[in-house]
Amino acid sequence: MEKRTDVLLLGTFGSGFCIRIELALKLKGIPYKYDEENLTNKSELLLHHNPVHKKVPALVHNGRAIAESLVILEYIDEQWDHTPKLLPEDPYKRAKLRFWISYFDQKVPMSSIYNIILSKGKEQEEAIEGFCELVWVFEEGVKRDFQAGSLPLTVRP
Ligand SMILES: N[C@@H](CCC(=O)N[C@@H](CS)C(=O)NCC(=O)O)C(=O)O
Repeated sequence: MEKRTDVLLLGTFGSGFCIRIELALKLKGIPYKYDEENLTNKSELLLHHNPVHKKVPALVHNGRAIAESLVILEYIDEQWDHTPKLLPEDPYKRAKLRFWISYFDQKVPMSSIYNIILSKGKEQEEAIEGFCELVWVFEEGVKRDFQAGSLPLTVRP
């Protein structure tokens, strides 16, 4: 069992990129320490551990850092090779999953939510419509490819 201090997550509140790392660590039962970053005044620790992008999340395992949430997720799955596995064993299913992860990160960015919040009237209606369409494609695709039951969020009938 890892000591709690061996795994440190640098994150920030409400970030989907950071939440996915916390979910993975919790699903795998990996103890970790969490440091909340102030993105308007980034810590020396974050700049040191993610000098390229200077973003959260960054995961520091036994003093060595990994950045980029999807890279971190794969690292967690490989480093702690016990169930539950995050990625399917079957290469085709893995590829399909990576496709939908990539779709989600490219097509459903936080900026589309800000567009909804910050717009009004017709512009807002169009922003909501566009966002629902993207989420609907994602939801239907994941259901089709993984034959899962209904996902909790059903945007369209
Ligand atoms: N592609 C990155 C995106 C990470 C990201 O955008 N993090 C945001 C917080 S949600 C951040 O650190 N922003 C600070 C900045 O852009 O300076 C990942 O998947 O980890």
